[in-house]
Amino acid sequence: MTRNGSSVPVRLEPYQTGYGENTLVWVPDNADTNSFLPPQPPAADTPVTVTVTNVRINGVARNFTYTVTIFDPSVTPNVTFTLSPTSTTVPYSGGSGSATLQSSSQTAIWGALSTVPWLHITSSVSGRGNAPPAWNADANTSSQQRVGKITVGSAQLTITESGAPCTYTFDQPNGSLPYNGGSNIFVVTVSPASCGLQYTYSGGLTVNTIRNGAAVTVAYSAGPNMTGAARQFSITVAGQNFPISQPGTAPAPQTRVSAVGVFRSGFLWILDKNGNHQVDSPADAIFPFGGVPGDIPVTGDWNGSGTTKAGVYRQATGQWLLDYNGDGVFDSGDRIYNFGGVPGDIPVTGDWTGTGRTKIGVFRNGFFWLLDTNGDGVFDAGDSAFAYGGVAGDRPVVGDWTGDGRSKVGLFRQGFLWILDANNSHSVDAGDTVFPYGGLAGDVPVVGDWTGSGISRSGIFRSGFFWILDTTGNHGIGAAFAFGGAPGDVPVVGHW
Ligand SMILES: [Ca+2]
Ligand SMILES: [Ca+2]
Ligand SMILES: [Ca+2]
Ligand SMILES: [Ca+2]
Repeated sequence: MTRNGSSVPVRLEPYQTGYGENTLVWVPDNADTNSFLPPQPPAADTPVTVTVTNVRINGVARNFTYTVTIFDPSVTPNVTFTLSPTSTTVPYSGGSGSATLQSSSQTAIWGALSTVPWLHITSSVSGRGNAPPAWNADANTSSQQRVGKITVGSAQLTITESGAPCTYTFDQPNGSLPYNGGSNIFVVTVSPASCGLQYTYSGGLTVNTIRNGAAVTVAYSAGPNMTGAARQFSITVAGQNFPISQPGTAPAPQTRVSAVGVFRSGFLWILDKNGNHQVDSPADAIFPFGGVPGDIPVTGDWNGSGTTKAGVYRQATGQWLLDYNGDGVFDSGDRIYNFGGVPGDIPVTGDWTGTGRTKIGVFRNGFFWLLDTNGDGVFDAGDSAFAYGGVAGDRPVVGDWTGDGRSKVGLFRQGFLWILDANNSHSVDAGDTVFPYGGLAGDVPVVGDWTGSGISRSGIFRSGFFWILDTTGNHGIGAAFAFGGAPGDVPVVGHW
């Protein structure tokens, strides 16, 4: 091969039979002969004279000369493309559209490309001449606006997709604070999770938020209401008002008599709702909740509505499944918390701060209490951890031993001795209450407000069916009856 009269080395590809015509393949000198990479494209169209000599045809040697032009196929000189429109918008839910492509050449090949994965070309991605490229945009699951392009050569169609609107869902319609000051929380679920959360609040409140992905726990507190009348606060989250009321005086004592129940066969709740110590249907509440082997029943007024609801603590995972909305079914209105999870952790529940809502906790290693004091379902800086107990076999009991509205801890020791942290000091001291109640092997301690006095009293669940209750607080047998009796029945107590 010669170029402008000078010899150009070429590499002859091995001749192979069986592939189309008998073809002589050569590669010009600017290719790496050890590679199968294509030759470097020329800077401009390059004419080359090719001379093939000593071609033997019927035994006669002949020479051939011809001219080839080496060109870059991706360059289409003097061809222009125009896309219209050059920009458009699409809502966050996605959509489709089309454009008009005009080419100055009806023979030059064009290729259409999308610059982002969420924007798809639904028409031909290459062709010749004019064409109507069509596209489709996926829904945007983020709150952030995003931009993609469809390109044909240097022509561009810019597509701007809106961000999804932010929505804010409260887990409760309104809040409350105790008349003598205190704190409470609500949870705002933010969607999409990329949305920010801005809030304002009325004077007199202290507000803090803790964000965990899409869930924002809003903690609010206020001092005692000295006005003598009920007052209102509000927190406004992204324009939505969350009203908070604080009464001006101590609420009238609520009579909430505890009734008994059993958790049977690891899933079935049988609750003596009408308090007659017999199983009646439909007067009583009988429903399944839980059911994974090892589930431990837990009870509490999770949402502060005034009634006790079911729940289970799943030992293997440390997971709490709470029937938050109290409908006896595990559904979207309920809560799943992860709290505890160390093998041997015993779940405990109580209204540790007197907000009217029951919170969770665990009793670990026979002496260590971890309480979700701030009620957000996770163990964090707002919570309590302390030692109370420590004699082998100590079992936790929880109750409002003094009637001040707050649950306190206690121990059932060696199967008969009650040690109750009456002064809520988190240590065993002279301010505590100690007495014997029970004492037969297998006695299970139960705690309830048997008379609606506001004070929690002791009880014993004996032999799997027999209840002995200290209804008067003198540590005697105030009431005794049978309820339950199937093997494995676990006693539960609440204001059902
Ligand atoms: Ca009943
Ligand atoms: Ca439920
Ligand atoms: Ca917590
Ligand atoms: Ca104490």
